[in-house]
Amino acid sequence: MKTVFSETHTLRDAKTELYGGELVYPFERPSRMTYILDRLKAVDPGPILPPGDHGLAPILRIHDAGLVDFLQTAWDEWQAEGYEGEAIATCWPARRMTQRRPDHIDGKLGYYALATETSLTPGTWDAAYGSAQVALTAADLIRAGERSAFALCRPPGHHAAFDMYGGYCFLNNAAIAAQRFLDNGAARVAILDVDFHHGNGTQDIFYDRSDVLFLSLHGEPENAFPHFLGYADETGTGAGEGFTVNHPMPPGTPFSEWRRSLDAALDRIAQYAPDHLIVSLGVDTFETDPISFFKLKSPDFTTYGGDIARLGLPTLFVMEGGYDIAEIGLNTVNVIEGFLG
Ligand code: SP5
Ligand code: ZN
Repeated sequence: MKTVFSETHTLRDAKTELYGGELVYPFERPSRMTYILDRLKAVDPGPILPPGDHGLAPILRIHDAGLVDFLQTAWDEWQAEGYEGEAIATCWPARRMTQRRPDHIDGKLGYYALATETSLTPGTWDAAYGSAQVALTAADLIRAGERSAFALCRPPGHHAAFDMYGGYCFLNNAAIAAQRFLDNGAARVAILDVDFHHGNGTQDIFYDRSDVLFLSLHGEPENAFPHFLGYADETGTGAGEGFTVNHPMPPGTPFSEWRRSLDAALDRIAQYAPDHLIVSLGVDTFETDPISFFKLKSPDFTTYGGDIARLGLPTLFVMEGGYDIAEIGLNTVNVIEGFLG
Protein backbone atom coordinates (compact mmCIF):
# COMPACT_ATOMS: atom_id res chain seq x y z
CA MET A 1 0.00 0.00 0.00
CA LYS A 2 1.37 3.39 -0.97
CA THR A 3 1.40 6.21 1.58
CA VAL A 4 1.10 9.87 0.62
CA PHE A 5 2.68 12.32 3.06
CA SER A 6 3.77 15.97 3.07
CA GLU A 7 6.30 17.69 5.32
CA THR A 8 4.10 20.82 5.15
CA HIS A 9 2.26 19.42 8.21
CA THR A 10 5.07 20.85 10.37
CA LEU A 11 3.78 24.35 9.53
CA ARG A 12 0.99 23.56 11.97
CA ASP A 13 2.77 23.66 15.33
CA ALA A 14 0.41 25.45 17.68
CA LYS A 15 1.80 26.20 21.11
CA THR A 16 -1.56 26.36 22.84
CA GLU A 17 -4.67 24.26 23.34
CA LEU A 18 -7.29 25.32 25.85
CA TYR A 19 -7.61 22.20 28.03
CA GLY A 20 -8.95 21.99 31.55
CA GLY A 21 -8.80 25.76 31.87
CA GLU A 22 -5.11 25.90 30.98
CA LEU A 23 -3.22 26.59 27.78
CA VAL A 24 -1.26 23.38 27.19
CA TYR A 25 0.94 22.18 24.32
CA PRO A 26 -1.61 20.60 21.93
CA PHE A 27 -2.31 16.86 21.91
CA GLU A 28 -2.44 17.17 18.11
CA ARG A 29 1.27 17.87 17.52
CA PRO A 30 3.83 17.35 14.72
CA SER A 31 5.66 14.48 16.44
CA ARG A 32 2.58 12.29 15.85
CA MET A 33 3.75 11.96 12.26
CA THR A 34 7.31 11.05 13.23
CA TYR A 35 6.09 8.00 15.14
CA ILE A 36 3.82 6.88 12.30
CA LEU A 37 6.55 7.35 9.69
CA ASP A 38 9.07 5.43 11.81
CA ARG A 39 6.71 2.49 12.10
CA LEU A 40 5.82 2.66 8.39
CA LYS A 41 9.50 2.53 7.49
CA ALA A 42 10.06 -0.44 9.82
CA VAL A 43 7.13 -2.47 8.46
CA ASP A 44 7.45 -1.13 4.90
CA PRO A 45 4.01 -1.83 3.41
CA GLY A 46 4.99 0.30 0.39
CA PRO A 47 6.60 3.54 -0.78
CA ILE A 48 5.98 6.97 0.78
CA LEU A 49 5.18 9.59 -1.88
CA PRO A 50 4.76 13.37 -1.82
CA PRO A 51 1.44 14.92 -2.89
CA GLY A 52 0.79 16.81 -6.09
CA ASP A 53 -0.86 20.25 -6.03
CA HIS A 54 -4.52 20.13 -7.07
CA GLY A 55 -5.24 23.72 -6.14
CA LEU A 56 -8.21 25.18 -4.28
CA ALA A 57 -10.98 23.96 -6.60
CA PRO A 58 -11.45 20.50 -5.01
CA ILE A 59 -11.46 22.12 -1.55
CA LEU A 60 -14.18 24.54 -2.63
CA ARG A 61 -16.30 21.58 -3.82
CA ILE A 62 -16.76 20.81 -0.12
CA HIS A 63 -16.18 23.98 1.89
CA ASP A 64 -17.75 27.43 2.10
CA ALA A 65 -15.61 30.03 0.30
CA GLY A 66 -16.01 32.26 3.36
CA LEU A 67 -14.39 29.66 5.63
CA VAL A 68 -11.54 29.08 3.18
CA ASP A 69 -10.89 32.82 2.90
CA PHE A 70 -11.09 33.19 6.68
CA LEU A 71 -8.53 30.42 7.29
CA GLN A 72 -6.15 32.16 4.89
CA THR A 73 -6.47 35.63 6.44
CA ALA A 74 -7.36 35.10 10.11
CA TRP A 75 -3.80 35.13 11.42
CA ASP A 76 -2.98 38.46 9.75
CA GLU A 77 -6.20 40.01 11.10
CA TRP A 78 -5.45 38.64 14.57
CA GLN A 79 -1.93 40.10 14.52
CA ALA A 80 -3.18 43.44 13.19
CA GLU A 81 -5.36 43.61 16.32
CA GLY A 82 -2.18 43.53 18.39
CA TYR A 83 -2.91 40.28 20.21
CA GLU A 84 0.08 38.43 21.66
CA GLY A 85 -1.17 34.84 21.81
CA GLU A 86 -2.54 32.37 19.29
CA ALA A 87 -5.99 33.04 17.84
CA ILE A 88 -8.74 31.50 20.00
CA ALA A 89 -12.48 32.04 19.68
CA THR A 90 -14.09 33.57 22.75
CA CYS A 91 -17.75 34.10 21.76
CA TRP A 92 -20.34 32.29 19.61
CA PRO A 93 -23.63 32.78 17.78
CA ALA A 94 -25.38 30.86 20.55
CA ARG A 95 -29.09 30.11 20.98
CA ARG A 96 -31.48 32.96 19.97
CA MET A 97 -28.63 35.10 18.55
CA THR A 98 -28.12 36.06 14.89
CA GLN A 99 -26.08 33.95 12.48
CA ARG A 100 -24.63 36.98 10.64
CA ARG A 101 -20.89 37.04 10.06
CA PRO A 102 -19.27 39.94 11.95
CA ASP A 103 -16.37 42.01 10.56
CA HIS A 104 -14.09 42.02 13.61
CA ILE A 105 -11.67 39.11 13.98
CA ASP A 106 -13.07 38.27 17.44
CA GLY A 107 -16.52 37.84 15.93
CA LYS A 108 -15.29 35.97 12.87
CA LEU A 109 -13.42 33.45 15.04
CA GLY A 110 -16.64 32.67 16.89
CA TYR A 111 -18.57 32.50 13.63
CA TYR A 112 -16.29 29.91 12.04
CA ALA A 113 -15.09 27.96 15.11
CA LEU A 114 -17.06 25.04 16.53
CA ALA A 115 -14.72 24.58 19.50
CA THR A 116 -12.24 26.70 21.38
CA GLU A 117 -9.43 24.16 21.90
CA THR A 118 -8.11 24.72 18.37
CA SER A 119 -5.90 27.81 18.17
CA LEU A 120 -5.13 29.39 14.79
CA THR A 121 -1.43 30.03 14.10
CA PRO A 122 0.69 31.48 11.26
CA GLY A 123 1.25 28.18 9.42
CA THR A 124 -2.16 26.63 9.96
CA TRP A 125 -3.62 27.38 6.54
CA ASP A 126 -0.59 26.13 4.60
CA ALA A 127 -0.53 22.91 6.63
CA ALA A 128 -4.28 22.35 6.19
CA TYR A 129 -3.98 22.98 2.46
CA GLY A 130 -1.10 20.47 2.23
CA SER A 131 -3.10 17.90 4.20
CA ALA A 132 -6.00 18.19 1.74
CA GLN A 133 -3.55 17.74 -1.15
CA VAL A 134 -2.29 14.53 0.50
CA ALA A 135 -5.86 13.16 0.56
CA LEU A 136 -6.49 14.17 -3.06
CA THR A 137 -3.26 12.60 -4.29
CA ALA A 138 -3.96 9.35 -2.43
CA ALA A 139 -7.51 9.28 -3.86
CA ASP A 140 -6.04 9.59 -7.34
CA LEU A 141 -3.82 6.54 -6.68
CA ILE A 142 -6.97 4.51 -6.11
CA ARG A 143 -8.60 6.00 -9.18
CA ALA A 144 -5.49 4.87 -11.11
CA GLY A 145 -6.12 1.29 -10.00
CA GLU A 146 -4.50 0.76 -6.59
CA ARG A 147 -6.55 -1.47 -4.29
CA SER A 148 -5.74 0.76 -1.33
CA ALA A 149 -3.79 3.87 -0.32
CA PHE A 150 -2.91 5.64 2.91
CA ALA A 151 -3.31 9.42 3.08
CA LEU A 152 -1.12 10.30 6.06
CA CYS A 153 -2.91 13.58 6.65
CA ARG A 154 -2.03 16.13 9.30
CA PRO A 155 -3.80 18.22 10.44
CA PRO A 156 -6.79 15.87 10.60
CA GLY A 157 -10.13 16.73 9.00
CA HIS A 158 -13.27 14.96 10.19
CA HIS A 159 -14.50 17.68 12.58
CA ALA A 160 -14.30 20.36 9.86
CA ALA A 161 -17.80 21.06 8.55
CA PHE A 162 -18.98 22.98 5.48
CA ASP A 163 -18.29 26.31 7.17
CA MET A 164 -16.68 25.51 10.54
CA TYR A 165 -13.29 24.45 11.88
CA GLY A 166 -12.36 22.97 15.28
CA GLY A 167 -11.45 19.71 16.98
CA TYR A 168 -7.92 20.14 15.53
CA CYS A 169 -9.45 20.14 12.01
CA PHE A 170 -9.61 22.87 9.35
CA LEU A 171 -10.40 21.20 6.02
CA ASN A 172 -12.25 17.89 5.79
CA ASN A 173 -9.71 15.73 3.98
CA ALA A 174 -11.94 12.63 3.80
CA ALA A 175 -14.89 14.61 2.42
CA ILE A 176 -12.67 16.33 -0.15
CA ALA A 177 -11.39 12.91 -1.27
CA ALA A 178 -14.94 11.51 -1.45
CA GLN A 179 -16.05 14.37 -3.67
CA ARG A 180 -12.99 13.77 -5.84
CA PHE A 181 -14.11 10.17 -6.42
CA LEU A 182 -17.62 11.31 -7.31
CA ASP A 183 -16.41 14.07 -9.62
CA ASN A 184 -14.30 11.51 -11.45
CA GLY A 185 -17.17 9.15 -12.16
CA ALA A 186 -17.93 7.18 -9.00
CA ALA A 187 -21.64 6.81 -8.24
CA ARG A 188 -21.40 5.99 -4.54
CA VAL A 189 -18.73 6.42 -1.85
CA ALA A 190 -18.89 5.15 1.74
CA ILE A 191 -16.99 6.88 4.54
CA LEU A 192 -16.38 4.74 7.63
CA ASP A 193 -15.17 6.89 10.53
CA VAL A 194 -13.41 4.83 13.23
CA ASP A 195 -11.82 7.77 15.06
CA PHE A 196 -12.89 7.85 18.72
CA HIS A 197 -14.68 11.15 18.12
CA HIS A 198 -17.84 11.57 16.07
CA GLY A 199 -17.11 12.80 12.55
CA ASN A 200 -19.50 15.72 12.88
CA GLY A 201 -17.94 17.63 9.98
CA THR A 202 -18.27 14.76 7.52
CA GLN A 203 -21.83 14.09 8.67
CA ASP A 204 -22.68 17.77 8.24
CA ILE A 205 -21.29 17.91 4.71
CA PHE A 206 -23.15 14.87 3.39
CA TYR A 207 -26.26 14.85 5.61
CA ASP A 208 -28.75 15.52 2.79
CA ARG A 209 -27.06 13.35 0.16
CA SER A 210 -27.40 9.69 -0.85
CA ASP A 211 -24.22 9.50 -2.98
CA VAL A 212 -22.09 9.36 0.19
CA LEU A 213 -22.93 6.87 2.95
CA PHE A 214 -21.44 8.12 6.23
CA LEU A 215 -20.96 5.77 9.19
CA SER A 216 -19.29 6.68 12.48
CA LEU A 217 -18.26 4.63 15.54
CA HIS A 218 -17.56 6.99 18.43
CA GLY A 219 -17.79 7.99 22.06
CA GLU A 220 -21.40 8.88 22.86
CA PRO A 221 -22.11 12.63 22.66
CA GLU A 222 -23.44 12.66 26.23
CA ASN A 223 -19.85 12.10 27.34
CA ALA A 224 -17.50 12.87 24.46
CA PHE A 225 -16.42 15.68 22.17
CA PRO A 226 -17.91 17.14 19.98
CA HIS A 227 -20.91 16.64 22.32
CA PHE A 228 -23.54 18.21 20.05
CA LEU A 229 -23.77 15.66 17.24
CA GLY A 230 -23.45 11.91 16.81
CA TYR A 231 -26.63 10.47 18.35
CA ALA A 232 -28.02 7.24 16.90
CA ASP A 233 -31.22 8.96 15.80
CA GLU A 234 -29.34 11.21 13.35
CA THR A 235 -29.93 9.28 10.12
CA GLY A 236 -29.84 11.92 7.37
CA THR A 237 -32.39 14.26 5.86
CA GLY A 238 -34.28 14.56 2.55
CA ALA A 239 -32.52 12.53 -0.14
CA GLY A 240 -29.94 11.66 2.51
CA GLU A 241 -32.42 9.93 4.84
CA GLY A 242 -30.89 6.58 5.81
CA PHE A 243 -27.41 7.46 4.54
CA THR A 244 -25.98 8.59 7.89
CA VAL A 245 -25.36 5.86 10.47
CA ASN A 246 -24.14 6.58 14.00
CA HIS A 247 -22.87 4.05 16.54
CA PRO A 248 -22.30 5.99 19.78
CA MET A 249 -20.74 3.94 22.58
CA PRO A 250 -20.26 4.57 26.32
CA PRO A 251 -17.12 5.03 28.44
CA GLY A 252 -15.10 1.85 28.88
CA THR A 253 -16.26 0.20 25.64
CA PRO A 254 -13.95 -2.81 24.94
CA PHE A 255 -13.03 -4.13 21.48
CA SER A 256 -15.61 -6.95 21.68
CA GLU A 257 -18.41 -4.35 21.87
CA TRP A 258 -16.78 -1.93 19.44
CA ARG A 259 -16.39 -4.74 16.90
CA ARG A 260 -20.14 -5.45 17.05
CA SER A 261 -20.75 -1.89 15.90
CA LEU A 262 -18.08 -2.31 13.23
CA ASP A 263 -19.76 -5.51 11.97
CA ALA A 264 -23.09 -3.70 11.65
CA ALA A 265 -21.41 -0.82 9.83
CA LEU A 266 -19.61 -3.19 7.45
CA ASP A 267 -22.90 -4.97 6.67
CA ARG A 268 -24.51 -1.64 5.81
CA ILE A 269 -21.55 -0.71 3.58
CA ALA A 270 -21.76 -4.05 1.74
CA GLN A 271 -25.47 -3.48 1.14
CA TYR A 272 -24.76 0.04 -0.20
CA ALA A 273 -22.19 -1.40 -2.66
CA PRO A 274 -20.04 1.72 -3.02
CA ASP A 275 -17.42 2.19 -5.71
CA HIS A 276 -14.93 3.29 -3.06
CA LEU A 277 -14.52 3.10 0.70
CA ILE A 278 -12.82 5.85 2.68
CA VAL A 279 -11.76 5.04 6.25
CA SER A 280 -11.39 8.05 8.53
CA LEU A 281 -8.65 6.43 10.57
CA GLY A 282 -8.23 7.74 14.10
CA VAL A 283 -6.47 5.51 16.61
CA ASP A 284 -7.65 7.47 19.65
CA THR A 285 -9.82 4.41 20.44
CA PHE A 286 -6.65 3.00 22.08
CA GLU A 287 -6.93 2.07 25.77
CA THR A 288 -4.37 4.64 26.94
CA ASP A 289 -5.32 7.54 24.70
CA PRO A 290 -5.10 10.60 26.96
CA ILE A 291 -8.37 12.27 25.87
CA SER A 292 -10.61 9.29 25.00
CA PHE A 293 -12.41 6.39 26.73
CA PHE A 294 -12.51 3.24 24.61
CA LYS A 295 -10.39 0.22 25.50
CA LEU A 296 -8.91 -1.12 22.26
CA LYS A 297 -5.54 -2.87 22.52
CA SER A 298 -2.82 -2.80 19.89
CA PRO A 299 -3.61 -6.23 18.32
CA ASP A 300 -7.26 -5.16 17.95
CA PHE A 301 -6.20 -2.63 15.32
CA THR A 302 -4.74 -5.46 13.22
CA THR A 303 -7.94 -7.46 13.65
CA TYR A 304 -10.25 -4.70 12.49
CA GLY A 305 -7.99 -3.85 9.56
CA GLY A 306 -8.66 -7.40 8.41
CA ASP A 307 -12.41 -7.00 9.00
CA ILE A 308 -12.45 -3.94 6.73
CA ALA A 309 -10.43 -5.72 4.04
CA ARG A 310 -13.07 -8.47 3.79
CA LEU A 311 -15.43 -5.97 2.13
CA GLY A 312 -13.14 -6.29 -0.89
CA LEU A 313 -13.52 -2.59 -1.77
CA PRO A 314 -10.92 -0.14 -3.10
CA THR A 315 -10.07 1.57 0.17
CA LEU A 316 -8.53 4.92 1.00
CA PHE A 317 -7.31 5.35 4.58
CA VAL A 318 -7.25 8.98 5.73
CA MET A 319 -5.43 9.76 8.97
CA GLU A 320 -7.48 11.49 11.68
CA GLY A 321 -6.74 11.45 15.44
CA GLY A 322 -4.71 9.45 17.97
CA TYR A 323 -2.87 11.01 20.90
CA ASP A 324 -1.02 8.26 22.75
CA ILE A 325 1.99 9.26 20.74
CA ALA A 326 4.32 6.47 21.86
CA GLU A 327 1.91 3.87 20.45
CA ILE A 328 0.36 5.81 17.55
CA GLY A 329 2.78 4.33 15.01
CA LEU A 330 2.15 0.74 16.10
CA ASN A 331 -1.64 1.13 16.22
CA THR A 332 -1.94 2.98 12.92
CA VAL A 333 0.30 0.66 10.96
CA ASN A 334 -1.40 -2.36 12.58
CA VAL A 335 -4.60 -1.34 10.78
CA ILE A 336 -2.70 -1.13 7.49
CA GLU A 337 -1.03 -4.49 8.09
CA GLY A 338 -4.31 -6.10 9.11
CA PHE A 339 -5.93 -4.78 5.95
CA LEU A 340 -3.13 -6.11 3.76
CA GLY A 341 -3.38 -9.50 5.55
C1 SP5 B 1 -9.27 14.68 15.17
C2 SP5 B 1 -9.57 14.52 16.62
O1 SP5 B 1 -9.38 13.43 17.18
N1 SP5 B 1 -9.99 15.60 17.30
C3 SP5 B 1 -10.32 15.54 18.68
C4 SP5 B 1 -10.55 16.89 19.27
C5 SP5 B 1 -10.87 16.80 20.73
N2 SP5 B 1 -10.70 18.04 21.39
C6 SP5 B 1 -11.38 18.22 22.64
C7 SP5 B 1 -10.81 17.36 23.70
C8 SP5 B 1 -11.56 17.45 24.99
C9 SP5 B 1 -11.08 16.28 25.77
N3 SP5 B 1 -11.70 16.10 27.01
C10 SP5 B 1 -11.12 14.90 27.60
C11 SP5 B 1 -11.46 14.70 29.01
C12 SP5 B 1 -10.44 13.75 29.59
N4 SP5 B 1 -10.41 13.88 31.00
ZN1 ZN C 1 -10.52 11.80 17.51
